[in-house]
Amino acid sequence: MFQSDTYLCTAFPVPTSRDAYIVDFIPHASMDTVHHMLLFGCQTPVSTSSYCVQGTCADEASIMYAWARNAPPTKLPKDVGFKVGRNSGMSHFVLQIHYGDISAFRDHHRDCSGLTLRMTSKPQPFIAGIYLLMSVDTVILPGKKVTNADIACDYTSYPIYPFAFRTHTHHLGKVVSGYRIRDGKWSLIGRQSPQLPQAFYPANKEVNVKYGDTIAARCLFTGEGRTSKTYIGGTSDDEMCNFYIMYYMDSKHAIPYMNCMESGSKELFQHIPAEANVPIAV
Ligand code: IYT
Ligand code: CU
Ligand code: CU
Repeated sequence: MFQSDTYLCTAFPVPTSRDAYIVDFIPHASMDTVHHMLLFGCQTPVSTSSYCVQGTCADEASIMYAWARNAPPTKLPKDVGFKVGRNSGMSHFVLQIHYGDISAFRDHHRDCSGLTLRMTSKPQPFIAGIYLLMSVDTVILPGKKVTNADIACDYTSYPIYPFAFRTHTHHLGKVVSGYRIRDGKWSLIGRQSPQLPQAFYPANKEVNVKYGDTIAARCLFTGEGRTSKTYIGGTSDDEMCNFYIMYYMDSKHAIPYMNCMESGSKELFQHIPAEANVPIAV
């Protein structure tokens, strides 16, 4: 059938022409074969066939759900929904399933892994969204023990309330931490090892973000074990530094997707809490 480490994608249109809201995700994944599942929303899926070799979406994709083996699944808070549908710029879903070990398919049984979305047409008081911080220019020198990828942006919109976060790097990432900076004070939104299952974990609920704050993240990498420079890129020999914040926002002025790709200044990151430099053992 197919090989280990196979990524399969299914694209499907949002099944209504009106606005709709996803209020719950119900994962179905066979524990012995599925390594992770990601749900994206976008306007233009790359293909409607099953392989993801050319990627998921042709336009800007937004991650809406992540399931990872051995991690508890994320729940949306009450009165919070992801807005989808023709007007929302999100007319399609793409589900990516990573099958890690396909030896369980030796008996040729069919796999029914997937995701059930509970949707409603009733407008929700709060809209869920994703704020993605990503590094675009990090270079990790071979053998160098510590390289930091620092990202920071000023926040100039309506208040967001983070409730979950997800980290993503490839093999060299040790810890990824995300913060709100207000009046010079750093408050942790979330901190996790990217070597643990890359699901959405609960965020520090006390930390909201409003106009005038700064949002910042640091990925701690090591170049140990490498014999050449490592750059940001798509293969598993490349690296990535991502901190995703899942938030809700008052529906009156909701923005469902924001990102930050600016590298943070040395002066600003002088004051990052020490925990951001402490690897998480796995
Ligand atoms: C270069 C990089 O860091 N890529 C990340 C972040 C990313 C996610 C999305 C970039 C774009 C997106 O549309 I959604 I442009 C990246 O590819 N991360 C992977 C995913 O493919 C989602 C990850 O697992 O976080
Ligand atoms: Cu996986
Ligand atoms: Cu990646």
